[in-house]
Amino acid sequence: MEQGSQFFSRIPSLDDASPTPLYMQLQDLIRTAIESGAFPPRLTLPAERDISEQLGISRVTVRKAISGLVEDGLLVRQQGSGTFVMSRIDKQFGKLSSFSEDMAAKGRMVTSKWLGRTKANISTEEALAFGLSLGSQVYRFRRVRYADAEPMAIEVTTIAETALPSETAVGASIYDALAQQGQRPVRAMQRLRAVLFEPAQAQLLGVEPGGPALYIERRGYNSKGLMIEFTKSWYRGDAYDFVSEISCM
Ligand code: 16G
Repeated sequence: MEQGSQFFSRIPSLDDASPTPLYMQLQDLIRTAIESGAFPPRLTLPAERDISEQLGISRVTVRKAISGLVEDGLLVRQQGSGTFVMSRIDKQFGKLSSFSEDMAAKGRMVTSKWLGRTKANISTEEALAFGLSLGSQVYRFRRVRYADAEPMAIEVTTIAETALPSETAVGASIYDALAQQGQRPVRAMQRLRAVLFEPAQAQLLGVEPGGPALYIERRGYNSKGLMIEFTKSWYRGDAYDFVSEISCM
């Protein structure tokens, strides 16, 4: 079924006579349709103009209804591609996988926007993390990671100088580039904490400043036990569930 007709077959009209404000009626109907599965993850909503014309309500009303659902994390507004139903991603927290592998496993297309790709002098924080002396050099990569066209995470990665021939050796995937050098991490330590997106980060991801983020630090070690990777990731808290299997010791 065409997406607009799927929307309007479920929400054909609103009730003018009801004491419930129109934006709230629209919100409730969309929410129920999402929660019942009638509007599946990634369904694109018709344009605000089309909803307003079809239902005979103002665009301000439509926008107000949609904004509330975006704030609740049920809908995602994407510049250029419209508004669609949020799909949450289960991420195995105990698995040493890469973003590219995680997304490929979900059938999503991975792209990244480069914010930086350099070789530089190690910072104090990196020197402490790697146990290297100040004056060493490292590779630094800063990226916004996308699943299909949807921005999912910001990642700032530092790689030990010994693990790569040059910064341009990294294309779509840092783990692929490391694997080619026989340096892919085989063990990692991770720390996760809940934080709020700073305004600049929120802008990069197209989310509200102060929205929920999962901050993850990963220290990755190669098969010889040397630390290769230090990555700080900010994953969208409204898009991810972290899943792990637990058992009795
Ligand atoms: C994941 C890793 C990150 C790693 C990146 C490599 C977590 C929390 N972080 O995002 O440490 O650097 O994948 O991805 O899983 P890539 O090979 O696609 O560049």
